[in-house]
Amino acid sequence: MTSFLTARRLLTGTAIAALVVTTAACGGTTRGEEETAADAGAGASANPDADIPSGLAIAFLPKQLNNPYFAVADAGGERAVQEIDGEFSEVGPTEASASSQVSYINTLTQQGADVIVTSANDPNAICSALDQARAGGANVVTFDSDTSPECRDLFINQATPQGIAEAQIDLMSEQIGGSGQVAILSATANATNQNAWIELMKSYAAEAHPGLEIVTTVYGDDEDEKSFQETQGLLQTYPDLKGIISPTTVGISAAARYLSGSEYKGRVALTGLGTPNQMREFVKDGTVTAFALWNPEDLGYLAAYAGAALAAGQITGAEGETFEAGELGEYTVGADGEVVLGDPTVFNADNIDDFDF
Ligand code: RAM
Repeated sequence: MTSFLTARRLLTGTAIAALVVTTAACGGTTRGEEETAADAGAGASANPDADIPSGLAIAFLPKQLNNPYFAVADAGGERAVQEIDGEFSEVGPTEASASSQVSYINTLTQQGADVIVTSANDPNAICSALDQARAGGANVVTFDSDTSPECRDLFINQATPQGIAEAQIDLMSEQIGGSGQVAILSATANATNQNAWIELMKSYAAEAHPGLEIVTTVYGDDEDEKSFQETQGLLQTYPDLKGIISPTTVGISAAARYLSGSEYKGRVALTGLGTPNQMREFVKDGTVTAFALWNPEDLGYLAAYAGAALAAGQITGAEGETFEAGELGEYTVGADGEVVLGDPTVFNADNIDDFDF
């Protein structure tokens, strides 16, 4: 297994596809020439006792590189890859646009990556590139933001989307006394994760906090400056706005910076998903009362172990399979190839200094 993986890394994309077909044929398959490694994996059975081979090439491809959230998540991945004696790499675009990840996936395919761990900017834009990667033998794990499920082997979800949505709406409702106009400042318009949370936030608000009126959603594209300007625009357009929910670490920190230097500080509430290190000063200066997030380091760490378990054949991505994720312990694959990290944490003035990420 290890030598096959090592050899594959030296081959070009075309040669990889040929080798995969040949290898599958040697294994006695009777399926046609169209078969890919991903197809082969789909019917394979898991061997939970298989060893993780050393030297696995595990590449992290975040939504974008210059985002502190992904710096922390990918560092968690790197730590896990070191623990299993693999080869870690991190590549990615500086802009979180729909197809900006495609060329990086193609390069990883040509290099013969064993595992690609990615957070998708769009549910479909990278699917054909990922199909080719899987045909070349790579295992594909999405984390943080999923593709359509058929484009990957596993999705490592940070928490249940319902839990993430409810936490943000409950926080906002509490901060504005249960009623008033609220706007959403999101990341990119196609982001799978933000869009899922926004839908659930709207339905949960209507059901559990009917006094909370969600007036609009704007997109800062996970760019600091654009998010800052969108915040300013919201406050001009909606003079009665009582709060902003930003379910993105880039958006919430830019919005906090705007509010803290404006007349709206302490008058317009802000919550959402942020990293404690980016939000600390705004909690201390009274701009923000409370916000939420999971531990991105753990998310990256878990995603790397999941990829290694797939590459080793410990799991195939089928519901009910279990694998060990180092110090995080055992995880179970759920429906649609999803693994959930855990519950989000709420940060406020009382606990924010206990966290450093
Ligand atoms: C941003 C990204 C990421 C999201 C976090 C909360 O960093 O949009 O996908 O999970 O915010």
